[in-house]
Amino acid sequence: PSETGRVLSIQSHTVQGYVGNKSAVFPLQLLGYDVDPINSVQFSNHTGYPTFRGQVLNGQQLCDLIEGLEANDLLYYTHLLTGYIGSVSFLNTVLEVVNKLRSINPELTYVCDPVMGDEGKLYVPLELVSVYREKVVPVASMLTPNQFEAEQLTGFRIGSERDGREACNILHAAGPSKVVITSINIEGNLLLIGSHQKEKDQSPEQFKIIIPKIPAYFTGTGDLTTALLLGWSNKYPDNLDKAAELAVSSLQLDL
Ligand code: PLP
Ligand code: PXL
Repeated sequence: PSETGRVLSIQSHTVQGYVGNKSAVFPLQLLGYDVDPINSVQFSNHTGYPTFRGQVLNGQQLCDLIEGLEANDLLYYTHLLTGYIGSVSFLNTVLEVVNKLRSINPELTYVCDPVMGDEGKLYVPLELVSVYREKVVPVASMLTPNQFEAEQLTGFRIGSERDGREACNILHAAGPSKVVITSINIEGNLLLIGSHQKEKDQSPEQFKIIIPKIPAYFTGTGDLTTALLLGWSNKYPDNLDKAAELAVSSLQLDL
């Protein structure tokens, strides 16, 4: 087993292309992590194409896999990573998985990308928003929403860097000690805002990274960003700014 950490990653699998686990597993392995992927769906390709085919795992099937691991004492993880989740029942089962993993390792870090939508549009069922807000955010250790998702979770409109910092404060109050808003669109650039509340009731340490926007549309970059933030922030637990710099520079190197 790796000294770095053991990650359970519950995300999508696509045969073609890189989103979900296809974006997360290999980069985390390169950073030295043991990564156990559970594929929440297996699709031919990502859902941005005109059509896709494949299978969706339901909550009961996720439970089965977890019970299989548990029966062999294989449920010790240092990190849980979740991304796109398509239904309330699956998200509720993920919450049970969080509890189960924490009963085995109380120090478990849960890194949650609350994937709900982008650019003003939801791409998950509306009922998911309140489940994320009321049940998932409170148990997450690190949260990586984009601008739209941070707005959905806080009910607070983000129009500036200052608003982004305020949204992080609201999210800290709800649970996670680390929050990274991975992209705020401001004047043609992407702004990343990170925030680490080291002690409860203390104001968080915050920073921003300005990322030049590449004029093209990418899919799976958010999934890669969250995986790299997990990987680097675990290596630099008190330097979220450094972890975010490293994550962003790996993303840009790939392009
Ligand atoms: N592309 C690059 C190069 C980035 O660094 C980031 C965020 O850090 C993103 C895209 C954001 O991706 P998304 O908007 O899918 O969260
Ligand atoms: O990158 C998010 C994502 C995850 N999973 C599936 C997707 C997408 C984006 O299109 O289609 C199946």
